[in-house]
Amino acid sequence: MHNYVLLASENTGLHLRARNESALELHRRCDDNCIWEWANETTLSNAVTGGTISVAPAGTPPSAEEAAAIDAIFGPGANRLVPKRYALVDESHSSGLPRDQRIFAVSEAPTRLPSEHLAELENQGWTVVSNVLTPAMLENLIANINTVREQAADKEARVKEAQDARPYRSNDNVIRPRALMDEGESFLSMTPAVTQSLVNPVSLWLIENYLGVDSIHYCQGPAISILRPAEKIGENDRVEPGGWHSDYPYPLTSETDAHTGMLGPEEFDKLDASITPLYPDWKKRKARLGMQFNIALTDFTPEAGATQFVLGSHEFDSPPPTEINAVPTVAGVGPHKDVVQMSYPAGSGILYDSRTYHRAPPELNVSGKERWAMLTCIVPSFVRDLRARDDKVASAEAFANATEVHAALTRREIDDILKTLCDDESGVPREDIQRAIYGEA
Ligand SMILES: O=C(O)CCC(=O)C(=O)O
Repeated sequence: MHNYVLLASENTGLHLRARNESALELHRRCDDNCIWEWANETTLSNAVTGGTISVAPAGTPPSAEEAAAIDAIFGPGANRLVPKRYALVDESHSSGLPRDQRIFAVSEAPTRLPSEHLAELENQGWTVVSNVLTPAMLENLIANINTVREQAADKEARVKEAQDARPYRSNDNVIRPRALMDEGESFLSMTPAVTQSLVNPVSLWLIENYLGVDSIHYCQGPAISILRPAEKIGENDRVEPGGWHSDYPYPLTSETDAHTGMLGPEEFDKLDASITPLYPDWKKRKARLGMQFNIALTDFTPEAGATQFVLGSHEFDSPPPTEINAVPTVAGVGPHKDVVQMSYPAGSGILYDSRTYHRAPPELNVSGKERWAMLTCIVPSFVRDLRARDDKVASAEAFANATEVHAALTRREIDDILKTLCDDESGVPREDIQRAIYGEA
């Protein structure tokens, strides 16, 4: 396994890329040429060209007092989010780079090359990307989520009580901390770790390349989902049929086209109007119009109730058929003969084509522990998002006011979150949010 790293320029957040063995450049997105590996304490070698660069530590880590101040703002462990910095000291290599962009923050990259992930997506419609959240990011995000839960313990107890009074149903037995928070609050405004994971430059490169577009946006604010352990007893210890679906924007099941059923047909008409000019037959599932990126905050294993999939079903002509939702799911049996679960550790995410049939299995979390995830949905910017149903606008507005989070992010990260999450109904970054972050200029 490789310990690959990314190098982001301190001033801009753009990533160091080896154009060839002797020339360096800076990029917003990370393909293989942006991937580096330590050869020794002062030398990094490029994963594609094999060319090396020499670096020296730059700056000092936060003092104990500074670390405590960072934790006080962003929550426990946040000081460990501050990256180590290195200056490029090799003049021959530095010459192509602006003088003020030769200090780099080092961060963990996935352990496999971006091109390997893209090849997997092309071949099978899914891939697991590691290190989307580092251990430090996980610790800090989990601490923030726990704070929200502690503050709303009574409300959570009522949610659990209602769930315990009914049988297992897919998408139930789940705690959604967003629902425990006050209006106007968002994890995006609590810690920079959320934005950093949403605009991971390798994942964005993969998503844009798989979808074949250069402009993508999130459908909703990131959804933290906590699958409770399966501990029901008595008559509720049984599983209701159902839960199999394809993700937005595709028809949900063969019975239901819209993911926005509760909003009435107008919302689906708006979605349709956004896609039809380019893809009149989009409901037939031929065009690539969406991806789901579900990032594990705790280990995903079959025993912990990892998501069930029918892998390869992104190539099927129709959404999940009636039969698959007619009887309780038993993997390997009858309409569920091809059902599998994927294992991947906390911090990794499964990135899959939204057409893929899948289901959350609350009855399978026999680990005795909660299974935590951050669920995200991404579509080309021309595809209408889920703002009418979910919390995208509220998340963007909370982010707009989070000045301390802005200061902890790079310019590239802010630009990408503006474009992917703080955009308006036509997919353009909102000017008022840009002004709130960057001022009038
Ligand atoms: O929580 C899960 O296992 C599945 C989530 C899901 O159905 C989705 O992201 O669409």
